[in-house]
Amino acid sequence: MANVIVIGAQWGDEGKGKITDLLSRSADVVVRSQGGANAGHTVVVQGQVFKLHLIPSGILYPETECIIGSGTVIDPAVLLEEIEQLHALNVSTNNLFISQTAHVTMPYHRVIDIAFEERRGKYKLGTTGRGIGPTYADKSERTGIRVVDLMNANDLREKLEWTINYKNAVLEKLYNLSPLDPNQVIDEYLGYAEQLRSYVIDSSLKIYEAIQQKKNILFEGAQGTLLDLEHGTYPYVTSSNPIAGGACVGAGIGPTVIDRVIGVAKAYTTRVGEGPFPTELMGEMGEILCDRGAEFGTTTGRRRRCGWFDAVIGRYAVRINGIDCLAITKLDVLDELDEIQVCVAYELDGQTCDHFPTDANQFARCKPIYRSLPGWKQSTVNCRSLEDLPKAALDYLKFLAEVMEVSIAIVSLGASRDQTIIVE
Ligand code: 2SA
Ligand code: MG
Repeated sequence: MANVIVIGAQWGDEGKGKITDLLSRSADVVVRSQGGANAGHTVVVQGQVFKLHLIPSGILYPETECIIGSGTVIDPAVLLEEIEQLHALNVSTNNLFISQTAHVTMPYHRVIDIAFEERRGKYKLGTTGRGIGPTYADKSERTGIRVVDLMNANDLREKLEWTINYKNAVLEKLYNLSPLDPNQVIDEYLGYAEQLRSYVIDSSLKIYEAIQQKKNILFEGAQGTLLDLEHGTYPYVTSSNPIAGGACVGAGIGPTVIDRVIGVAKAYTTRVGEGPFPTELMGEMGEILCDRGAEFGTTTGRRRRCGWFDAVIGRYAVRINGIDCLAITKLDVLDELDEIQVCVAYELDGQTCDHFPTDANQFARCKPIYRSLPGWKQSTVNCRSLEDLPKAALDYLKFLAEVMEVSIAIVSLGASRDQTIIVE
């Protein structure tokens, strides 16, 4: 197992939660290093559904230490609710740790996220409204509140009085919204601080100690490659770095520590929020994928846009993340189809383009060039090895591996842990 990064190779929702949960079996430590309450990782164990936003998917294994790392942004109310939900389902959180240098999402972040989206009008991004962009913006602007600030009441009071006064001016003058009461916010967050205090640690030090003890560490990505602030479909991205490199920054480790990068991709493509999506299916086929795949946001319940597999994006993800092997999820969603398309290149202004154009305007003009493959028209949900798969399904997987020049190590055929093929 060694030290592994799991990342999303598309626009998020690739099924990282399930894959991380599976790999957590052999992990001693699982680390989340970016993103916040915008993430939604669904794990199903014995019919029980766990929806996680901030807590690493490894939490379901009592022996696995789970760290919410420095590069994440933490909404304490969401985190405490998640902790409560786990307790209600008899899952202990004694193995949970929170970085003291992670930034904290405040009420003004959420309000501004939503107000700014409205103000953007036709330029809106379709954010989750969880305050993610504004929290990371304050981090960059160096006006953020970190977990460690929460833990010192006097410091927090002083910092927040100033910050909330400033944010109130923004809320009132820019958005015509009512101001926040600083004392109310301060008291609310001091309450959270007491409930979270016992979880707070120096996370990069804890991770370093685990490395020295030769423990197996799993770095669990949130969102996906195309939502990366630096390398995604900017400006239609999130405000963190979901790519493999982001795990090093967000966890506070050197790249030499990483042994393997596993990319997770759905057998088709989905995207939630605005932004270009060349293989998007607007008609009946899009509906079929959405219905069969139950493609609704884990966090916001938004309907996800659906389309065919885009191997151009897949190749880009392999390159940008240094992916060693792929996990292909939700193959079973394609079970009933007569014919399946895979985008192998784009047509861009009359030319063939076989790489992802980082110019957003160019990307928006890309038309997919498809290769058509036959469907298998039978259920795969009970397949447990490659030999169990219908030939056309195996050919589909082989084709994906070939066009992306990467091997496939895991195939997922349903939400449960056992609906999985591990390729030897
Ligand atoms: P934000 O809120 O600032 O991060 O939004 C910016 C863009 O990033 C997209 N985004 C996501 N896309 C897919 N899945 C995400 N997590 C949830 C899920 C989303 C949900 O698992 O389903 O429930 O709606 C996620 N988080 C952020 C977002 O749609 C914007 O395009
Ligand atoms: Mg998700």
